[in-house]
Amino acid sequence: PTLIVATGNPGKLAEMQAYLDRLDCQLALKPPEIEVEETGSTFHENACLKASQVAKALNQWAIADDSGLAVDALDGAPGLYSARYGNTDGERITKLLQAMEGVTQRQAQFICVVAIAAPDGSIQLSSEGICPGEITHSPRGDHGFGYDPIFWLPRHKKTFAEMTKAEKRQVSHRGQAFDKLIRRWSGLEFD
Ligand code: ITT
Repeated sequence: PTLIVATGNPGKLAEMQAYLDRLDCQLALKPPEIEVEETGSTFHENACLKASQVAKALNQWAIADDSGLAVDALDGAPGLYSARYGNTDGERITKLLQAMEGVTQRQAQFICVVAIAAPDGSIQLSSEGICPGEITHSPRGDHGFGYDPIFWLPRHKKTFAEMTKAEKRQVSHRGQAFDKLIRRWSGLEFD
């Protein structure tokens, strides 16, 4: 069986492919011309929208991830709008650090919801992962993508961007969501 990995974000795609590599199925990429408008009002709704629409368009199984960074002092922003907060990772980071200038309360959390849809678009499985941390005062490290250089894990004394892929997988929102999903996957009819 083939599973379409429904994302247009290369950083996310690399993590998704690594996390799915032990599944007994072939992974394929979403063609870039299939674009899904994220009109949902929750991570769960958007993950389901993306998985469902891509699955239906290609008549194949599809998996999608909707994720974001919610900052306490900003009432949960950028949250659902994390991708739309800027045009590049650099812009997003600069804007968030500016919004946090002079703010001492720097708690935040990364959230990820992953959903799998059958070829008819029906959602078969979904799961969520949450990773608490803090926003740094300046970027550190050059691994990963997105907001990784400014997301600090106090217990590890590192940002996500200073972690290896394996370390990030162990603690991250996406690692947790995918681990849960794959554990539940075994009971699923898939052909
Ligand atoms: P797709 O919808 O095509 O998958 P996207 O980038 O638009 O790609 P989202 O709508 O889920 O995906 O937006 C999530 C944004 O949150 C993403 O663009 C990053 O900026 C940020 N993000 C999510 N997970 C992250 C992670 O592990 N590390 C750093 N930033 C992350």
